[in-house]
Amino acid sequence: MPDQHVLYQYDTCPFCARVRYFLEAEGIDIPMKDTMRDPVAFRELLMGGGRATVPCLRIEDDAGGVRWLYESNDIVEYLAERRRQASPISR
Ligand SMILES: N[C@@H](CCC(=O)N[C@@H](CS)C(=O)NCC(=O)O)C(=O)O
Repeated sequence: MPDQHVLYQYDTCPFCARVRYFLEAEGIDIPMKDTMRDPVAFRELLMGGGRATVPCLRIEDDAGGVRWLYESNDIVEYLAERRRQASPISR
């Protein structure tokens, strides 16, 4: 199974908006969790990633390893690189 992704974000965060804009422009469909409205998601991010900062992309590989990628620029670059490699960006 390919890597699985979840974007932790919230509506009024401009850095999150940038990532969401990129996803929309590229037609990439990734599930999102709103850390402002969903306290479970907030806790997942804090406990898993170590920081409450958004946006953060949770990446789970096919062996079950999990990586938490912070920084909007790095998230966009990661997804763009996957696109360049024609890797499927799966949910
Ligand atoms: N350099 C970061 C900035 C992210 C950032 O400042 N996010 C704010 C929301 S707009 C945040 O989560 N602040 C709360 C915190 O860091 O705990 C990026 O580009 O992703």
